[in-house]
Amino acid sequence: MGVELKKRNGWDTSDSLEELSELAVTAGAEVVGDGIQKMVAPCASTFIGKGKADEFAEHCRQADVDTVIFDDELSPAQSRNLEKVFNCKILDRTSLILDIFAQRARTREGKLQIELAQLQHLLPRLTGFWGHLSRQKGGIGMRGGEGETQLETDRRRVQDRIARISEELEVVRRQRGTQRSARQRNHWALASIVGYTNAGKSTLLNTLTGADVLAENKLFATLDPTTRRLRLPTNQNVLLTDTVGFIRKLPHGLVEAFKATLEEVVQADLLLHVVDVSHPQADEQVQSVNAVLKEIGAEGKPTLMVFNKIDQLNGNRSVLTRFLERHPHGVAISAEKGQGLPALLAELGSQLRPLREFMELSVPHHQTSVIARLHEVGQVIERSYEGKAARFKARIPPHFHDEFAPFVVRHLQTA
Ligand SMILES: Nc1nc2c(ncn2[C@@H]2O[C@H](COP(=O)(O)OP(=O)(O)OP(=O)(O)O)[C@@H](O)[C@H]2O)c(=O)[nH]1
Ligand SMILES: [Mg+2]
Repeated sequence: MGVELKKRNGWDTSDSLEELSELAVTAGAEVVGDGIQKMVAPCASTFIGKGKADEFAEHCRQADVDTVIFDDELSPAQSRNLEKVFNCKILDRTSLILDIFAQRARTREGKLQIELAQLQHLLPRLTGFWGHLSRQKGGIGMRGGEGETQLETDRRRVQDRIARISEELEVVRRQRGTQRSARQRNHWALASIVGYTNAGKSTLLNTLTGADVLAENKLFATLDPTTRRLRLPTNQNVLLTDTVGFIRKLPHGLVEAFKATLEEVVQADLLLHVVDVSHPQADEQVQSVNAVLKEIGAEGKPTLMVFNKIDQLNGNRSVLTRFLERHPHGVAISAEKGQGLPALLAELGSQLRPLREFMELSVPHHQTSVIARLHEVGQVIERSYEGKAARFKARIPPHFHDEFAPFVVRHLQTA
């Protein structure tokens, strides 16, 4: 069920409802129908108007519906009142997304984060509501053994649990921080793949690095971040991270809960923003992703726009042309068919280049380990082997400058 508010801009209510259907199917539901009410402002007690609610409830009874999902976040009171009217389970977009996340979480951190978000979402809905839910077993919105046993407990115990999870998360996060600083000691550039859910982020990571992250035509296939090393044709190493996708109206609590996972994005030197250009709402999806980036504090980071799924455009390339006009450094690819990847790698190299300095070095021939090291960490552009020493023009990441300082002849202009 969606509501079309007068002042609402951006996506159509019907587009949003279509996405809600996809979310419901992803969560394991079968969608039998939908409904929209046009109104000036949502109703405080039942969200949609009481008359409309009765009318929809009658439809639902006839279709033997067991769950009604609202496309907007409902207040605890609205949920309770709607349950009385519909006499079945009422979910909102937030609890549906939380449910999908609960199904998908694999790592300890992921599970803790989602449980935290679920408990925080349920806390204000405790009174009465939980007693009702506990009578129903299974189904969407009921995932997670922990969640179910919690249904019987009181607010106090939920709060204790929230505190415990927060502490545990703190420990897991510290470990992540240690891992990250270990990686940074390698001084490789960090790039994060971001984008709307189902845009093809995991497929891109797999194609570029031979990783085997699950990629499928479902929303939120990926929850936990995966990092792989990518060696560019320029010899530069990049650590590429694939992480959870974004969606419009992403529950704020979930963004909060996933802040640690999204740290990868905040820390990155460069973002690869993957866009499914074959999607009819590609424009709105880009805006939603930018809104979430802003929320997590990753606004204004150097970003490479990656326009994916060009194999699905079927000759209708005007959308792509428009995107490329707006983003002249953007690249068009098909992650699945492997189209456009050389251009993507080249653009990656050139966007990361400012991170390295161009210099001329002279290394005595017998210092073979220095020469080997130079080829390992640097990008050698030119070499000549005259006299007693080999001469190189190379790009070297700043943190290796000390190591090569004894051999530097002069610094060159960066290209
Ligand atoms: N036709 C076509 N399909 C693609 C392309 N890239 C990805 N896909 C498909 O799009 C679907 C989603 O791909 P994923 O890589 O799982 O997308 P994701 O962005 O990681 O999605 P989430 O992890 O769910 O946020 C899969 O069915 C892929 O096979 C492409 O270039 N062309
Ligand atoms: Mg993915």
